[in-house]
Amino acid sequence: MSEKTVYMCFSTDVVHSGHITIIKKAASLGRLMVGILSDEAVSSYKRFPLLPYEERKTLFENIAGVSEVVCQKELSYRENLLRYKPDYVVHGDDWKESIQRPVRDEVLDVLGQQGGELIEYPYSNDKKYQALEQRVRADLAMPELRRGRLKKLISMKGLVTAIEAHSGITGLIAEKTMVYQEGKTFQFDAMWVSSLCDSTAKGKPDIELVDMSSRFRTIDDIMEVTTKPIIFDGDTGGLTEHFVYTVRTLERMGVSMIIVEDKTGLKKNSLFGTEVEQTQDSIENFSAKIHAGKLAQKTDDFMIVARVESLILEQGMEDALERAFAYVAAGADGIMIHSRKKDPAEIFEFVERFREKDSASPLIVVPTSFNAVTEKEFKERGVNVVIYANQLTRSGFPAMQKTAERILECHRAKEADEERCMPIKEIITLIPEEN
Ligand code: SPV
Ligand code: MG
Repeated sequence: MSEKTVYMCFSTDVVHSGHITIIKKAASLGRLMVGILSDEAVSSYKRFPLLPYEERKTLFENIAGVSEVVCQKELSYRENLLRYKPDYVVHGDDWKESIQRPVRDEVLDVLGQQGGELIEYPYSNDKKYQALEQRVRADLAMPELRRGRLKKLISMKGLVTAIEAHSGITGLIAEKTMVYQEGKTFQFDAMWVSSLCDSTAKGKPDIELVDMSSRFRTIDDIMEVTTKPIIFDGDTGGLTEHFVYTVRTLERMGVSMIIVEDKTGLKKNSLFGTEVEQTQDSIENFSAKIHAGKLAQKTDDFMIVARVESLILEQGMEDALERAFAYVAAGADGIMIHSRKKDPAEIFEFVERFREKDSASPLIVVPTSFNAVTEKEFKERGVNVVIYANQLTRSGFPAMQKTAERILECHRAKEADEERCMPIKEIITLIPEEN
């Protein structure tokens, strides 16, 4: 009788005795092949891996009972099950009740077609292991580990996504929201601390009125409960003499990137375009600001991105490109190109022409107006960061407004409660006991 084959998949970067126990059990069933989840899959399903794929692979290759280690590119087992046709798949029984439920269903389906069997062992929920994972997450939240992660994610994934956060709770939504689709999980990679949304949350206009101390306080609130990297909307950056201090503070806090726009004087929100008076800075001044910022930063991790406002201010494509290349020459780590047109044509043209001369510098877009373009299309065209800059604010506050109206209309809260409100129990579970 030929030996049975067994397949398991691991995403972990911290091996503990719980893993060893299940590996021993699996190996007693036959020849054990272990699939190691790719870095991209781990970071979209769980958190950024502490150890890269190659190191996690080596780790498992050296565990007794493991005969072979292969790559599992996605959370879905389908590809590897079809390729290696194991007799058994072994897993802890915890995945019945998690985001992995559809993955399990698919495993059962594929194994059913191939005559394989799923064997589940009770999941070891030992407090020690939970504490270990909490410790890892706490480490990921620390400035030294958080700051450099955005750069790593950009180089690992090619395109990263960020969503706006303006408070601890919106930070938690950005941190934890995850969906499962076609064998993959999706999460936002980073958070955008928008000047518009930070100001709006404080009931103030987006005109650099909310001062830096207050903006830093918002970052702190978000950082206290999250681990994902932060991109800070630095508005104009203010005076160069002030900007250098902002850079140092953000860097020290563990922020990964500041984006500063090439406007001067009283800044207004870009989505007003030319309907309000806005002045673009000169290339020389703005380049000097970027250069001074780069000299001020202390680590290689931190990124200063120049935001070109030429299309917003209707100065034309040539001006946008000229500025972008000048800012990169002055030291900018990337370019954000903004537009308020629904049609993405001018953004696409900019990206194409920029990429003809510069294939490396990260390009960032904020598709508030040109919202029909998918992340896939942006990636194919050479964009590296897509920022969803205000959608939580634009959906959250109108919901509150409607609830307030409903209470006024009914002269009691019953209707609003039943129609619109999350149960108190559920809202409490949004906040983890231990972050
Ligand atoms: C913000 O979110 O504050 C931005 C992007 O700067 S935009 O509002 O489109 O100018
Ligand atoms: Mg802004």
